[in-house]
Amino acid sequence: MSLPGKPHRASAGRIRPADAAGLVGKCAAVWIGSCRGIPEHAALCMGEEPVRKPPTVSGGPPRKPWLPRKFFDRLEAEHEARGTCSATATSRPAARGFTLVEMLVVIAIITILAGLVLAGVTAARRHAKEKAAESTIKRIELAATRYETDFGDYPDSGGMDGVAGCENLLEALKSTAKSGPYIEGNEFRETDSNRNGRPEIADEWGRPFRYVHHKYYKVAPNKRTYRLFSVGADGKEDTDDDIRNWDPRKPE
Ligand SMILES: [Ca+2]
Ligand SMILES: [Ca+2]
Repeated sequence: MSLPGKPHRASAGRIRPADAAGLVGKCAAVWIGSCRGIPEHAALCMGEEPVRKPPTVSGGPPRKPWLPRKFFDRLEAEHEARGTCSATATSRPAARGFTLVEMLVVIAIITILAGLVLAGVTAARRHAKEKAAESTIKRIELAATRYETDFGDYPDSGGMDGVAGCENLLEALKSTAKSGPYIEGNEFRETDSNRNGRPEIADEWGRPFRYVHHKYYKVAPNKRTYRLFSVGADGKEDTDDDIRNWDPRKPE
């Protein structure tokens, strides 16, 4: 391709990478913004930057790296490929398509990022539910304490079955004896009465809280207490995600 304007000085020698970067930047600015045609474009790219002689170290060869002439050959070939620059400011070079490998890399990155975001959201939701379950346990404890103040002991769970215990607990806290009821009618979400026809207080996962009076397990003498817990996200008892009203690492 023969370009009008100033002579193609770069073809006479080599140019430093820093100068070349400046030229490419100018080319892009002219092309995308105020491009008025190949001649001006080419002149700016090819002719207006000084081509400096390589600095030399005394007694040694010219410093490297220097950009070879083929850089300008390539730049010129790109101009050819872009075609004629129109007079409008919206002219732009034809976009190069993505290769399959680039697309796959982008998809893989997006997939990984989406996975990280999803994991973060899931963990945050779980944490929020655990905090809510802790809060529910505290409110049940307050009601149970009021019951204990009236009756001298906590509601009897009837055995070690925590679900049946929770049925008994809910019934006792709804009792109208003495200063009851000890909870408001809709204060706690209840499970469906799918066992014994008697509902339990539901945890944040919709499962019954477990309640066991201390007389069914060993505690320190003269200590009145109870175990109240949610089985947590995994739905299984005695696992790390259980939310309890006691610390299993300490004696009860
Ligand atoms: Ca039931
Ligand atoms: Ca669990």
